[in-house]
Amino acid sequence: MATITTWFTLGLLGELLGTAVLAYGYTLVPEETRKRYLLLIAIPGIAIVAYALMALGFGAIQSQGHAVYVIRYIDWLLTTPLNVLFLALLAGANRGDTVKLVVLQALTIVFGFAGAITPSPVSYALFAVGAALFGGVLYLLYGNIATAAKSTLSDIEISLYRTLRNFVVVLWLVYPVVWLLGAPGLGLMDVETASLVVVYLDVVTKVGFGIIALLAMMDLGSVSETDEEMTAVAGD
Ligand code: RET
Repeated sequence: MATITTWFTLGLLGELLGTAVLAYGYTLVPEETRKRYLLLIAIPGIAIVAYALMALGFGAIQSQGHAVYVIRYIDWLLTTPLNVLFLALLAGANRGDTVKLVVLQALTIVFGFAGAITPSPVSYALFAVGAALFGGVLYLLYGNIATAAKSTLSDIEISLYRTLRNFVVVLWLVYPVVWLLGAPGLGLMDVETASLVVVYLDVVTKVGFGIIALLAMMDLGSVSETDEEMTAVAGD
């Protein structure tokens, strides 16, 4: 029978494969975007470590009568701020909004973890604070940061920003739902089912985000090369 260890092992394989593909992609993106591109490799790269540890049986604590995967929250604490940082850098957002975005996202995870290890009803209050902070992340991604994207980027880049942002919003909203339905909340979903859903989402959100960005950045590279060639021809 498939156990939680099976899901963690599948997660590990997904993150390994994704990281390998994204690492190869480093050679395909324009040189001036490579530094930023490293974030996209680090995101599933960190998850490799997290999943390897979880598949080996580390990182779970018993709290309030259920298992809490501490390593999973550490993974999210490190990687989700990197995801939003990538969006802010892509948008050319100012430093103040970028810092706000990253800090709000990190605090969302901290409060979700605090809620998972606290008895109800305080757990729900902590969850609510986490959800409100995440509301702040969404507010910035649709507000100031989207405005920055519109004022600094080309049409193709704006559409990449929008695609990645919508991808994040739609998929990430499933996490608080799993928290609420799972053991820390209402207990309607057992720990194994919740793990399966989270492993699947973790791979799709981390690797999918990277691949969407990689493909768009490759396109941008070839567009600017064509531009340069055209300028060169025009200059002849
Ligand atoms: C918690 C509970 C508190 C309220 C909210 C949450 C949101 C978590 C999110 C997690 C995203 C994780 C990703 C992992 C990729 O591997 C902490 C569950 C809003 C958005 C993208």
